[in-house]
Amino acid sequence: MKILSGIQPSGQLHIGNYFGMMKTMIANMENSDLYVFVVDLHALTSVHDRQKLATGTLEAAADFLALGLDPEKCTFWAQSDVPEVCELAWILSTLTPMGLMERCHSYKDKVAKGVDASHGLFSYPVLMAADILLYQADQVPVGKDQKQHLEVARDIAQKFNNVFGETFVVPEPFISETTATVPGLDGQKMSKSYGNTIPIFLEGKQLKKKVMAITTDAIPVEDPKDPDKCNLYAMLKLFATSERLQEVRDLYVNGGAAYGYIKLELLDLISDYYADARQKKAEFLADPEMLRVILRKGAERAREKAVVTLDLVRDRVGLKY
Ligand code: AQP
Repeated sequence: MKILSGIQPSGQLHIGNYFGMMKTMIANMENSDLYVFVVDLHALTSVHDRQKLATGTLEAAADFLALGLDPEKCTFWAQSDVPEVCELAWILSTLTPMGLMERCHSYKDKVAKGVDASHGLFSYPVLMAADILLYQADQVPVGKDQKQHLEVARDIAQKFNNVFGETFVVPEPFISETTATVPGLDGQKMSKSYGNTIPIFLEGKQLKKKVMAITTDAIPVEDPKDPDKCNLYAMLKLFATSERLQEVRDLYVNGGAAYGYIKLELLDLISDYYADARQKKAEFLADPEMLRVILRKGAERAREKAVVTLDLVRDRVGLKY
């Protein structure tokens, strides 16, 4: 099975990105034909700082590799190194109904949160469809926030196949039920553009500051509380053992759950969980040239597939004369 997913280098990658997508992708390395890429063209919709985007791309690559992605066991590249995707995005955009795009809530949410309303941000789902269809992916692991964009990709693939004949694999989303939406510090979806994240590789005082800033209610320690309405508990669920979770759950339900104490426990768990990866990330970042070589080699492999699909598409639509 061909499994594909990408991540934006639009800021420090966070535990929502990790549990929503990166962890699943890394786990798929041994048993699938895996495609992983850093979607720098998408990040341009929110990052207009040359240095920040370039550094962010190398950092995102280092993050993935440090967390266990092996570039020999998958195709791993930076989106912009395969320019064929832009041509496909244009072709797809010519048969994407405006109504389909206007229904996308991610665009509206981002604009409401202060991201500039650009044409690129609006047409983001078409470029994402091109990313997926160019490689004929069967399955796309994503967080719940990307579910609608996956539906757009499926609609576009089906429409193209109907109009021009069977061309694209219609991709299926894969959304892990337990980690579909990791909450941020404020309880909304954790998101780089909302400023409510816990970056994966934060440590020491900076990590402590973030964890202590997780919002909780004002119910006194001794009173019963609902763990399923508490974003601190939702985060603890990602890191604690099932035995410990049951103990904490009992404290919530029966009274005795002290948020300050639970936050310190979560702090230690996060710090330990990523300790090895943190060390590895520092090693990767110390050698940016090696990261560039890994991404370029991956792009060569990705491009071999991309040109085959694009050639077929050009033929189907009549761009081969
Ligand atoms: N809070 C989340 N819970 C579960 N999954 C999440 N993902 C993102 N946030 C959560 C998943 O991570 C993958 C990569 O996301 P992305 O960076 O490419 O884009 P995004 O979904 O828009 O993530 P952000 O942090 O919200 O980035 P910005 O703010 O720059 O747009 C995706 O599969 C996503 O579902």
